Amino acid sequence: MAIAAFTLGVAQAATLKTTDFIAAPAHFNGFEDLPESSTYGPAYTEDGITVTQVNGEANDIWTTYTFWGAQGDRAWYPNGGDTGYTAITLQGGGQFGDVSFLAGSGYFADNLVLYYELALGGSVVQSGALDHTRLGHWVGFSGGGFDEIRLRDNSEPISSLTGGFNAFALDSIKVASPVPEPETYALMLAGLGVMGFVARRRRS
Ligand SMILES: [Ca+2]
Ligand SMILES: [Ca+2]
Repeated sequence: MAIAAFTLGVAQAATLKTTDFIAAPAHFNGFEDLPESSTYGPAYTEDGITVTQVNGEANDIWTTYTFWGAQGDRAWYPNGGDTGYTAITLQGGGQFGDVSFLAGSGYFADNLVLYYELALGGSVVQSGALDHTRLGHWVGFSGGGFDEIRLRDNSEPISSLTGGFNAFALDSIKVASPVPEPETYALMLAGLGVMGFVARRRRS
């Protein structure tokens, strides 16, 4: 029954993933169309997925920082680190469904921490931290309920930034099964209404 799929207004937490769990992404940003430059930024969009460096050094992205295990010739890394964070959004501002990405770091150290925040309409709906390594590893979130992913590593959470250093590196963002837009729900509701009207007419 289609009506069972409606969860509008119901808060649901996304589930943290640490494996490459999206086999057939609907959208993929591998940064491969970036120019070979260390002064790119602050934002880049590929296949509908936008990445922005926020509150850091806006035009200081090292696009060829790939020795950490990134895929292809290009990736996303604040050249020499910065004090901000990386935001991932969908072009046009829709909500995410399942999303995953390859995470790394510019720090030559073990026992790093990756901090994340999931936001909806600019408000944080979920946040946390996980074990992080310099070499690339998969991180993702399933279940939706957010339209922005904020990421930084090492020294302090995003919500309490005081200028601590961040060296989070990013590549290969996969997005699957986006949540329908509000307009889509409205259309579906209108369609159900028409079906109900027709059913009543047939009964009478
Ligand atoms: Ca790449
Ligand atoms: Ca820098």
